Amino acid sequence: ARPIRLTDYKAPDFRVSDTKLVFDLHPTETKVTATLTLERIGAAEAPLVLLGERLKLLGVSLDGRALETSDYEVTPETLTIGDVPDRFTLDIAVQINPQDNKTLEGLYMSSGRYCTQCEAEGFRKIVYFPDRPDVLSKFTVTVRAPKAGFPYLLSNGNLIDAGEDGDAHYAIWEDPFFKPSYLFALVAGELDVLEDAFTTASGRKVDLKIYVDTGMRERAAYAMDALKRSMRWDEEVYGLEYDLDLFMIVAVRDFNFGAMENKGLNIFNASLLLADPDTVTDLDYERIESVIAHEYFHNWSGNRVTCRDWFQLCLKEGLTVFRDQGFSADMRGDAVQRIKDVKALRARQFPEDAGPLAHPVRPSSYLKIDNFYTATIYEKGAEIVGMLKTYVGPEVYRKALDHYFQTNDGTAATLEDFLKSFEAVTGEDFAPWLKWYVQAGTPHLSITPSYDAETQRLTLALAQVTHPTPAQANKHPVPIPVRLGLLSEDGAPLTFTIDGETVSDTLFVLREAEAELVLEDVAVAPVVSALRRFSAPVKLTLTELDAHKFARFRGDADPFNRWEAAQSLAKDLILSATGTAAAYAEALRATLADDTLDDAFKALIIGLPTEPDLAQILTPVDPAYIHARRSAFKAELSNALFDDIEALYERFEDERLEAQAPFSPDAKSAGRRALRNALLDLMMASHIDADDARREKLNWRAQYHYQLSHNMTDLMAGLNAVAQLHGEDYDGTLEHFYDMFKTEPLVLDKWFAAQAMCANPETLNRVRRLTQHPDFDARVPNRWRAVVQAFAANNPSVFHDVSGQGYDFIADQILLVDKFNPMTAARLVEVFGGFKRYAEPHASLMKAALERILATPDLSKNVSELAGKALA
Ligand code: HT7
Ligand code: ZN
Repeated sequence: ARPIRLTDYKAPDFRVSDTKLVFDLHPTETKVTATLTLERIGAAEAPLVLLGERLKLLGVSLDGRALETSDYEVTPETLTIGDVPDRFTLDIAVQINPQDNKTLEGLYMSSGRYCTQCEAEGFRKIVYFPDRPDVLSKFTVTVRAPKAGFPYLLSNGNLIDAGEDGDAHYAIWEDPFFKPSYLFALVAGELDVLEDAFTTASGRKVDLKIYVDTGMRERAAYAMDALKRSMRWDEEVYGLEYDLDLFMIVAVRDFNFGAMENKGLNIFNASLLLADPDTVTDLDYERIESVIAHEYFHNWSGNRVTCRDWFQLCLKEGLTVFRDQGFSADMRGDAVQRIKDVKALRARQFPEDAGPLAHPVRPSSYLKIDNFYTATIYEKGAEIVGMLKTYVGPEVYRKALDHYFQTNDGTAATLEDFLKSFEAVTGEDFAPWLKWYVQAGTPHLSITPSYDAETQRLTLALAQVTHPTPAQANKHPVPIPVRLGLLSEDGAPLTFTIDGETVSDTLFVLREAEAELVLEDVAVAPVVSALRRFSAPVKLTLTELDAHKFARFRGDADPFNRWEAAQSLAKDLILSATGTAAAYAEALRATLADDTLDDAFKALIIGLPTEPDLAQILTPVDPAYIHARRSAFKAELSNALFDDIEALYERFEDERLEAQAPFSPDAKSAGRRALRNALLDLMMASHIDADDARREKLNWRAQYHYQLSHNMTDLMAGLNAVAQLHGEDYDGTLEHFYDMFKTEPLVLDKWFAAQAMCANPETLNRVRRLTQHPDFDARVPNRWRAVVQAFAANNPSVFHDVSGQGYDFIADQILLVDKFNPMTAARLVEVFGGFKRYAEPHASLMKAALERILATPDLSKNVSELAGKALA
């Protein structure tokens, strides 16, 4: 297959000013008629080329005249009409089969309902169209279906007419905003609706409707609340108001992704919308809040200003992630949010950037754009916006964003347009920042301090290097904003002088490969706290003593760096084989006793670096060694702190049992639960080499925690504690859980995932058995991901079993799902991505699994693109 290249971009030859669609819905024979008003804007002789896939063409008319088959050419991907006037109307009729569409792209059926997913290139599975983001059109949509079974007929915009026609009925929707086809949506079926309203800052009333499965209306209340908070936040923080009179969200069971920002009609994976204390955890609440915000914020960053082409995907995704992170930080606390965002970036984006699938935030070519909805586009894209904001400061950032939205409203823009807005408001050249978008790989930043006590001067030597990545051998320096401060060895903040000003914190931008920064009036030999709040997405090597890391762990004024120091120490101690937990335990004890810190922060600092975190720094990667060392270190820490953590846990337990207050998902209450559950988890780690009395105690604690839970957060923590012990109670507890929730698909997903993630060698057989379970269905992405993805991505010690059986199992699953849902199958290929970094026999076994995948006949473009790159 021929790759699509950014350098081949050509503006469209035709504008589609108006698009009228009529859907006659039928499970296997849906008829779609499109009436397009077209106008030539390109070369005079250019033919009209429309894109379409898996469509049965019923007829085409040009200005009312039915065309002969000799007037046009149809290929599996296009419909071309050679000879067309400069302005004309085209009527196209096609037939499609939503029931058979298991790709979950285009129009498909989920739980007896019709729904659509058009981003990125799904609209072409609905009707022939210039399905590209720079063709913006005004859509009017008629949806017709039988009244029985399909009471709700929804599409984008405002409902302008509805009526009955015998056993059928119809609804006509008009979207007054020009939009690309990827933002089109349609939903039809039986639904429950939760209604509310929002009055915008300028006083307009917007009706809010969230549609869910019948009987689930109450579970949409949290999403509704999050939606209203998002709408208010976007007004207050970005000055952006909602623009239609109606905003709808529909939750569906079968979905390839988290959610989709279709204009006025967002479609959500039900797992990211439905919430109540008995069925979802605090982490789910948090995620729902942020995804609701993310999709809503797209109304401006994505819909009002869209992307010229899919290479600019991060223009909308990076910016919108940055916006949703800002919202979550305001809702839940900046430090905790920043730590979580950086953890996510390091867990997924750093390995991507360091392996064969590395690509720039603005890639230069692709086979399937679906493969580029990656952590790099989303998370690194968000980091770039964050660096720009750090660099220009919050006020100028707001001015630049105002400028961006005002000057690009209603258009399909590029990353250059985004940077132009920063140039417009600062008068500065932002071209150097474009390198962050076009250059793959994580920059390595090194900082070497040297202190001269006599002159009280601290000199910092800074250097950056980015290693070669596939197809990009030579790298250039990028602008790296480095926020830094100083503290004394006993943890007190130290002031210093820079540019004639005395400060306790400064921002330095490293623009070249190397630079020197001099800080004056530094009273004592300092501890350097660099890259505060993680001011740039780089890998930092700071030359410092362990004592300095401990000083930062105990008292860095920047909470991010406090957590970072703890993580860095833990990584060193775990991997050094001889490292002991004693000093670390003391610092953690002091942190847990610090009343100025909030519970959510303490919960985070208790969490040790994960096995994949450790795999990033050990070469070659030896998964069994990492697992053994981490478990041993955690056990040592647990033993060293056991009495303290048990006492603290008990205090919280008493408090919990006494509390009469109903469950609240607010950040403070969630932080309390997170801390108590983190303490439980740490206590459980002492089961390694425990004597009978300790083992019995742990069993009892785990069971007690599980059985006395009054919400899903605690119940899952109890179940995971039982799983960690993997004793006789494990199967019985799983059975109990299953019996309680067998009619709740979203909770059953948790039950499947908890088993798949249990770090016990027996899990591999269990996971195989789970794929034979009557409730398992590989065609339902949520269920498949709960078992297969959870296992491959979150159970490293078992996935990387030295037998290679974990690899075989995952390769089989990729091939199985690729037959009907290539987009979902391809996402799993990344678990083999870094195989070259692994020790033998892992590297060879992973390679063999990739080769087997690639050699399979009829592989989709999606899987073959990623498997091919992973092997290269
Ligand atoms: N913009 C949305 C992306 C999306 C998607 C992409 C490919 C295939 C299916 C998809 N569903 C949704 C989601 C977002 O980032 O907001
Ligand atoms: Zn998005």
